[in-house]
Amino acid sequence: GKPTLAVVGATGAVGSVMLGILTEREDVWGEIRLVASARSAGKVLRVRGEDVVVQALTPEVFDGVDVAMFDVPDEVSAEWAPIAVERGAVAVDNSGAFRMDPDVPLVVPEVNGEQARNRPKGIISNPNCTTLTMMDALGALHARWRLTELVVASYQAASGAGQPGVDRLYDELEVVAGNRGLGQRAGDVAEAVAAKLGDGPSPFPAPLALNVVPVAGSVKDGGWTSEELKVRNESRKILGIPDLRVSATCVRVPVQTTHSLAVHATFAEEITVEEARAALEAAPSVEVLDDLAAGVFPTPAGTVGGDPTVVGRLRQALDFPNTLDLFVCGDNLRKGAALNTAQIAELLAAEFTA
Ligand code: 11C
Repeated sequence: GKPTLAVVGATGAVGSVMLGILTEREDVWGEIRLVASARSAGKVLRVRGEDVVVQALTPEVFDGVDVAMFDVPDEVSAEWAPIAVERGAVAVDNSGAFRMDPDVPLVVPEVNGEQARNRPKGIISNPNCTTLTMMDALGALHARWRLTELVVASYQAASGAGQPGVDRLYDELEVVAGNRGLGQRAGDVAEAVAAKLGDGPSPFPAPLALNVVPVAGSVKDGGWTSEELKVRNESRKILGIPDLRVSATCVRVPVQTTHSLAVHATFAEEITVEEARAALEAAPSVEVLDDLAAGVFPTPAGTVGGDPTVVGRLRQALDFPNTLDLFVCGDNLRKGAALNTAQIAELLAAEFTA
């Protein structure tokens, strides 16, 4: 029969998108079990056109499950993915808990899908959404021109911080909406936001409305953030280039969903815009929107809700040989999270039914 799937974290921002993706894609699953914290147990969610009651996260919930997807915080995955494996499931984890574990493959199906078969711990990791946004495109270019250096600036959406991030962005936008005097004096947006929203916790370390925030993730050694280090470490692992030179600056912008990246990529071989465009157009999950004279370029608002990574602004770097500059947009909840996890799970489903 068809394999049984468990979706852990079904009620979160990524989980909700996952239910839509499972409904849209070819149905390879038998039972789909929805799992969340005890607080959300008993809720009814729709998937594949049916109502499904959410079950509480317990060891027993994994009995009979073939594939368990986890869209939960690192510490929840760290504890529960191994429990799912003990109960007989393969875990596909979208947290950061196992990504850099040498015994856990970090998989983007279009780039290194074959690595999903080698999973000594029974766990496969899904990359961070910021890294994932550019992996399809860079994988296609690396295959032909051999990537040697990557310099990236990100423009990350509020939903990267989950539903609390989205709620906070809209709460702040309500505060600033209609107040055209704001944004002309240092600190005035922060004051207006604090006056209306109080000192309530924000997932962002500065106001996001009318602003950009050059800090995403947590603070790490040397002034780097967790997001910037993930871009470096995960890109190296996925592309299989352990000595890839990477430098990233990760920035939060007032966008609901879809991360964007300005990418400065250097290759071992000479690369031209025309050849790069052809390679990107041939890549299965990349869409090229690149006709500047005609006003055609990717934006997050024009990308959100779709499956492909959208690439444009292709330029030969004027002062850097073998270097291409490009702009990439990808839905951080779809390819950046739920879609890639669903694709990995489908590779497993194909194994089980083979
Ligand atoms: C963000 N990329 O935009 C993060 C969210 O390692 O899976 C995902 C964090 C992760 O805030």
